[in-house]
Amino acid sequence: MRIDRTKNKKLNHWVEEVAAMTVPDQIYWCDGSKDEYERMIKLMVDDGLAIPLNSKKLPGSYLFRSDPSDVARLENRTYIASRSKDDAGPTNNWINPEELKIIMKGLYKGCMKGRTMYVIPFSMGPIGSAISKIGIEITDSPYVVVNMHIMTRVGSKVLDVLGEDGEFVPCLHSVGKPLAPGKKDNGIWPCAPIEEKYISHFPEEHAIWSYGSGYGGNALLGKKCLALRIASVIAREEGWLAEHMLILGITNPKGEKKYIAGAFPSACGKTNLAMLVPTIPGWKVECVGDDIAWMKFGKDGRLYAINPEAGFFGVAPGTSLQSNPNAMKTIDRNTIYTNVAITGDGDVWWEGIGYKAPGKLIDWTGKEWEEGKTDKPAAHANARFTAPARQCPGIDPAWEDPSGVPISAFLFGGRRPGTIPLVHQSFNWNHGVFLGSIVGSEVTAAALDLAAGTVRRDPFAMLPFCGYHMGDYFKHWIEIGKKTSADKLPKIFYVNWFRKTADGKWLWPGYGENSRVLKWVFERCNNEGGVAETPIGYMPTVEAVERAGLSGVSDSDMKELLAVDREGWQKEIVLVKEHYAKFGSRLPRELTDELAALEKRLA
Ligand code: OXD
Ligand code: MN
Repeated sequence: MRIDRTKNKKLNHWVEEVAAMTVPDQIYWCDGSKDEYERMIKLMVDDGLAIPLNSKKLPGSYLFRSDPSDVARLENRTYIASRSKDDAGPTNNWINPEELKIIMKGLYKGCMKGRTMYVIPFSMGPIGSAISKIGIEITDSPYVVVNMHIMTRVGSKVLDVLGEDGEFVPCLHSVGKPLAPGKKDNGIWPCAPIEEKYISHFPEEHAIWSYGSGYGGNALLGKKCLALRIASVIAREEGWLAEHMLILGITNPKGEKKYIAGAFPSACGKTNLAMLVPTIPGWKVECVGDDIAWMKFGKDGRLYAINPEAGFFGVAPGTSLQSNPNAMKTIDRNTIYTNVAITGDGDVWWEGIGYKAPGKLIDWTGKEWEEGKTDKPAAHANARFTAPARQCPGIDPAWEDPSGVPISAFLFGGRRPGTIPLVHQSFNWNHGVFLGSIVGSEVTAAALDLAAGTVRRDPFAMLPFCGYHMGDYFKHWIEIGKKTSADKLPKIFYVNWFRKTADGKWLWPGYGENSRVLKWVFERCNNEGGVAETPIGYMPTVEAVERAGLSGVSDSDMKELLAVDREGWQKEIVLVKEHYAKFGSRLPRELTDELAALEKRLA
């Protein structure tokens, strides 16, 4: 098959090569148009894969139900296939790239028979921005096409920017389910058995091969695979940062605005924080992105961030008008729902939506479901919405600014019932890198293969997303701190909304009330705000966290939230030493120095 579709020879050649291997019935080049989106949706409605939702309540929205074996990112089927095992490091699965390619080529052989091969040119970040990157995803899944339309910028304009010899990240994807002649999916989510699923990254080639899963980050290859795993490799080569961070803009009552980026492990309320509605009067928070930040130094020596994505792929369960009103308003139209429950009148429902299930539902597996009649949830715990970012009522006016937004502060956080206080600030950059390196959280549903409830160390919230040795990644962060003067670097904070009392009650109300902590962070960026120097870092005095209008948090709760739990930290140090031991000689000296200094301060 000869492909002369673009001016880019490398792209034409790659498409030809993949078509010869996968043997699709036809090849279709995506143009990113609304018409194309609608045609794809119709195709899937006709094939029983997409269910149109109530057009009055949720105009332009559809429900998909995936296979029960294909409901989440699969960390144990995700590989970093660097040439040397050492370069992938102790936190990644590794296979020799040559061996992996032999296995995967065997699987790809003829895998698109009976299907259309879609070629999706997409830009991560505003098309043409100096921070953006181009990817081309080849997939046999129209579900992937429509999701990529929302999550990235797809279309012919991308090919114009690519030109004759522009660089792109090749992202190859197949659901791994060829169709016999004349057969269709007939409402059955196509995917391969678990042992045939591979989500593979070739860091030296900047290439991605995914096979067998049609779900989320395994299949929408712009997101975790390109924008984090491969981009983290490129960012290290080129001297910038590709991070698992939300970006928000916060404005004080005087109209002064700052941008904050924050890394939190999966299922710690990142989307809620990114779209927060402040409870303190006069303050405003606007959302630039809820999951990923790419940051480069501007001419003024500050770090500028873009959100490489164009949509939100958020977890539905737990999202309500109380927990995230902006998300609820974002997803009331033109939204793709996956694995939520559907009501009798074609509306969606999930656990934690804020009201009781209205009568009988059909659950995410397609079976009848009634409140109280079963222990099984109606929506899968990792059920998702895919919605355009521009629909968010709190979207920041600069969210698509090709130069990015200047970052004043980084937040790190996780779900930690004890030890870690509500907020503390690092003494300096390296101490902040130390804080990022020790992030940990209780795990929940986004990772299929881990028991819920255990705490896992998730440095910089990048454990499943760093495309190379985590010790080298820490070093990269240390090096970034040397590229500009200290006053231009973002200040670094560690927050913990998830403190509990000994009898298991929340100490802090969270959600919109987190604006009280953001206010202190904002003030610290101006070297203001009541502050105490403690062995673990700078902390607010009890009075420095605004509590006017906040009920249920007493002075003694506040003292507990802002205490330095010496015993807890001493235990933490033992655990951090175990965690650090994994990185061997690639752990930067600066971090062992920080650990030793902390130990000394706590003694
Ligand atoms: C996500 C994740 O889906 O971090 O964003 O798991
Ligand atoms: Mn994420």
